[in-house]
This record gives sequence, C-alpha cells and structure tokens, in this order.
Amino acid sequence: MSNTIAAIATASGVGSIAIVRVSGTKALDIAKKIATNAKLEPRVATLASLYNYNKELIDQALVIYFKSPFSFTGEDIVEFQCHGGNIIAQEILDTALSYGATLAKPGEFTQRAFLKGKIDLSEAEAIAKMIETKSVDGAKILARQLKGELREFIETTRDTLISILAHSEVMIDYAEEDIPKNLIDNLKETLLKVESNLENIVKSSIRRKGLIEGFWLAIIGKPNVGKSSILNKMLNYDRAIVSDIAGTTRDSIEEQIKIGTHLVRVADTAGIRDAKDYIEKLGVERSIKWLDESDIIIAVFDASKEFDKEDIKVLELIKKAKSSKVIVVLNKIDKGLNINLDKFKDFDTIKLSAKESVEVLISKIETTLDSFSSSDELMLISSRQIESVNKAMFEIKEALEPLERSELEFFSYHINSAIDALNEITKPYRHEELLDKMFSEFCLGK
Ligand SMILES: Nc1nc2c(ncn2[C@@H]2O[C@H](COP(=O)(O)OP(=O)(O)OP(=O)(O)O)[C@@H](O)[C@H]2O)c(=O)[nH]1
Ligand SMILES: [Mg+2]
Repeated sequence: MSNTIAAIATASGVGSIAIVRVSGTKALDIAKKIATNAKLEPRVATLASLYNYNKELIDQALVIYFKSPFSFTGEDIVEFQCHGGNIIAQEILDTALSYGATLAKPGEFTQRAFLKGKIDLSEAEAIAKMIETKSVDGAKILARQLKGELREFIETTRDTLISILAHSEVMIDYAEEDIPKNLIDNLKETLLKVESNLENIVKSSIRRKGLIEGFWLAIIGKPNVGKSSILNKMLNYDRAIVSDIAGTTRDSIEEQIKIGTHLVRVADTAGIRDAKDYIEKLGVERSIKWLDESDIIIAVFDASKEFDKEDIKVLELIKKAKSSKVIVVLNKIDKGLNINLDKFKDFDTIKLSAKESVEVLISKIETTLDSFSSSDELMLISSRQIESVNKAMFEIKEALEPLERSELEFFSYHINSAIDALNEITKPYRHEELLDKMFSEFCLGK
C-alpha cells in the first residue's frame, strides 16, 4: 500500500489534453524530478517544463500538487495535465515509473480512496458507473449517489434496526408471559415498514436499471405481423429483411437508437409459432427469452386479421412476461380493423401502420422511459447492492417469527445479519476478495 502508483487517467487517442496521475509518498519527489525547475504549491496549477529520465524536454504542461490528506486518494497526488495524443502522456508515465513509481492497477486510485476512508463503497461504485452511464438521467442518479445519498439511507436504516435491537433488549427483563403485547407490535410494525421501504427501492431500481446501462426493448409477435417493418421504421432505414413470407426473421436483430434522452437497444425477434425446423425453433426460443429480459416489450398483432391460435399463444406469453412494461401494437391498421380489441384491455394499446409511421409508438416509448426515470426515489446501481438489500429483507422476514414467540436470541441474530448485509453496501471491511474484484472492473487511471 505504501508504494507510489502512476497511470494515465485520460482515454487514449487524440485529444487536446491528457492527464497523468501519480499518488503516494514519493509523488512530490517524482514530480520535482520531472518538472525540474517548478515550484509546486499545494492546489496551485503551475506551468512547468517537463523532462524525461534523460533530461530531455518533453512538454510544457500544467502540474498540480494535492497534499495529503486533501486529495482524492488521501495520499500526496501530483497531476500532470500535458498535451494530448498518445506519446507525451506515455513519456511522462514512463519517466515517473523510472523514478520509482509502479504502474497503477485498474481502479487502484479509487481503491486507495476507499481504504483511506475518503469515500465508501457505494460512492466508489458510483464513480465507476458514471464513466459508463448511457443517459443524462443516469448521470444525475450517480451524482446523487456520489454525494452520499445511498450512504445516508443505509445509515438511517441501520440506525432504525439498531434501535429496534435496543428496544428488544428491554424485553429481557420481563418473564416471557409478561411481555407487553404492544411492545412486540410496535417493533413488528417498524420492521415491516423498513422491509417495505427496502422492497420498493429494489423494485424501482430494477425498473430503472436501463438509465445507467441503456434500456432493452424487444419487438415480439407471431410471424408476419410486421415486427421487422416496425424496427426499420424506428431506425429510419431498412435494417431487417421484410417479406410476406412468415418466418422471415430467424434470429434476433439488435440495434441501438436514442429516444428522447434515453439510449435504447432494440431487438427485432423471430416470429413466435410452432417452428418448422430446428433453426427456427432456436430462434423462437430466443424470442421467448426476451420476454423476461427486456425492459419494454412491444407485442405486435395484425389488426386487419381476426384473432387466431398463434395470437392466443403470444397473448399468454406477454401476460406472464417479467419485463417492466408491455405495449401492444395493433399493426396494419391501413388494411382495416378486424381483431377483437377486448383481448387487449389489460394493456396499453397503440394502433398504427408500419407502412406509414411509427411516431406514436416512439412517443409512447419515450413517455414510458421518462416515467421510469422521473422518480426521485433512491436507486441501487449494481446487482451487488441489490443482492445485499435482498439479503437484508430476507433476514428481517426471518426475524418476525422469533419476535412473535419472544425468542430474543434468534430475533437479534437475524436483525444483526440484516445490519451486516446493509453494511456490505458501504463498508464491507472483511471482504478483500470482493474489493479486489470490484475495483479491478474500473478503468485504468481511475
Ligand atoms: N399493409 C401493411 N402491410 C404491412 C405493414 N407492416 C408490415 N407489412 C407487411 O407485412 C409483411 C410482413 O412484414 P415483416 O415486417 O417482415 O413481418 P415480421 O413480423 O417481421 O415477420 P417475421 O420476420 O416472419 O416474423 C411484409 O410484406 C410487410 O410489407 C402495415 O402496416 N401495413
Ligand atoms: Mg421479421
């Protein structure tokens, strides 16, 4: 931990500036050797001539010194803001390495910030996701998390659980049969409130996951209803083959589009029916998988024809789908309306003709995605965080029974386990492996 690390913090490629970061006890010494004549004051940007190991001039650049503990990692940090491109930053890095720094591993700066207590794990995760987020709304949520929103929520919830434990201790002084009923009822009520709060957060986090990672939307339906025509119209070019032969699309076709402020990945799928051959069967299996794996399903039916057996199958599938939202599209409306509308009364339904325009569908998708993002509710941003909250909810549920029976030891065992599960989100001190794995997923120089 005491070694000094260095890395290029900016993306490689052509750009106006690049940043090399050095962190650790030797950072200032190394910087003084590279920026030979510069006087480096903490938090002052100093224009300096930089020299390589052979004392050859390599750039004129800004050097900023952050004195420990007032830096991102809590250690001495020096940042070189040099001219961009791939060569100069690499030369500065190589020079720092030859003066005794070691090359930082991905995420090592952030890992040090965490280990020095500068940030907690939820904040570190927010930093990692911020770099990859796919939407402005996603960035806003992450900025809130970086500011400590999730940490504060976890602390409050943990305090509530600790106070429940403290109150339950009071009951030890009573003989089992004398424990006042209202004491148990009050504890139970508070616990149920905590649990339902956690459950809401998990649900809304899953629904809004796409704000950070991009949303998945799948177009499904029986063959020949116009799924590929809808995809092409959404993309504004003929991406998928369209024909009046049922079974034209045999494998999922995936494309990205921007709808409003959202990045949406659209999958056009093979028409669902009793497949005629092995390859088609594989395609249909994939289509069915999308029903649970996308955020929005566009279920397409042919409005001009009567409802048939294959439509029934699709309707049954969308009723069971685990996706957050299903939008029914009744296509080919230009050929008349003969389908039985009653069948779709449980769904948001749009009538259109993919031959003409899919604008109504696009605005429906946009408002649906906006509604996912509009809530101010707290969001868990990784499956790791969701797993921990699920574990806490499980332990809270397990605690209820022993509470009813006044079995205080079991009760406090489960509440303590719930507290541990919540701690995992912010301060999992005991899990070095987890930390190594998590930080290794960061990019270099972060
Ligand atoms: N009249 C009319 N024809 C349409 C409309 N949308 C699609 N079609 C036609 O319907 C036929 C099937 O369209 P596709 O887009 O290939 O249908 P699909 O659902 O992708 O079919 P599979 O890939 O076989 O599952 C083509 O001949 C299209 O031109 C529409 O809105 N109106
Ligand atoms: Mg198709």
